[in-house]
Amino acid sequence: MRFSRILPAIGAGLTSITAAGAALAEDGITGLEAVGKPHLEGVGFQPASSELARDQQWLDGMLMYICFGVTILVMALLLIVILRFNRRANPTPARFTHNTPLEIIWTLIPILTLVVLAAFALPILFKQVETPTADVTIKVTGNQWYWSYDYPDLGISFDALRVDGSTKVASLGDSQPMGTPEIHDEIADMKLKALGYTPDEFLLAADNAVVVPVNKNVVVQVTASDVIHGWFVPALAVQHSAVPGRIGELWFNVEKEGIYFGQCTTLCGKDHAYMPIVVKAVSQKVYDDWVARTKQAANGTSAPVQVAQSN
Ligand SMILES: [Cu+2]
Repeated sequence: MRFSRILPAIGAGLTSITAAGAALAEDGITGLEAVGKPHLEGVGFQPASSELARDQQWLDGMLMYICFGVTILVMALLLIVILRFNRRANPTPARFTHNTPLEIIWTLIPILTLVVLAAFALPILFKQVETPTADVTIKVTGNQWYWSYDYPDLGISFDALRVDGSTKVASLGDSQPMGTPEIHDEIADMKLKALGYTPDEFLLAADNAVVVPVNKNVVVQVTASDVIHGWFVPALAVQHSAVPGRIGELWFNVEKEGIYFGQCTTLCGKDHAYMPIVVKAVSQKVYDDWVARTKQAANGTSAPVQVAQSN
């Protein structure tokens, strides 16, 4: 799909601030810690930053103990059979075929295990799929290969594209050098920096972030315009397939201010790896400011950044 779109140039006030030399994200929100982010050689989950994420990570840990127990039990039984009932240790095998108490035990134990698992897993699953009343509603549309966001109640809508050397960054002006997409070079680093990201956030950073207030129920409706995509933010433990013609729903309530990165999780074509998701969780005041600013930025575009991109 060909995509070409010009967003309005950055506001005069913002320009004067950036001209003074400060690295300023286009949405004007800075100083946020990158909380939900993969780390080099990292193991395990990203920090759980919502109730759902904490529940899921706790469940995962609990299940690991049960898996460990089952594995040990099965290995021990196998070992006993191998050692005690091989041909040398047990030359004349018994000929019986049934043992009622044993059969009852090996039917009941797995059933009880499953009941215990369900007792813990189902409430967490239900909490996840029962959407609470929304404080903020956001519609996400997956496109080849970028995300579009709408805040239907606020009349805000914008696209979010990956940040690389080919990204137009309004605060860098029209004369900015243009690098090659997908290649991590100095031009890409310069543009990441201009948008408030670090070099290691290449391919995680998007030019526009989803801005949400902390401690509020955010309901996200997920759909797609062309092929199936997947909207996934690991630290918030939310993922939903974005299917053309259908609306999926997920919700989260971020507990900590910060930046949460995510990526498309359904193979959607050649640039599947290049459609990052950035959620910025901020205080209610910063959120209200952002909403006011973004509404003012005209044409319902978010960060008043200029984008000219063709794929
Ligand atoms: Cu995708």
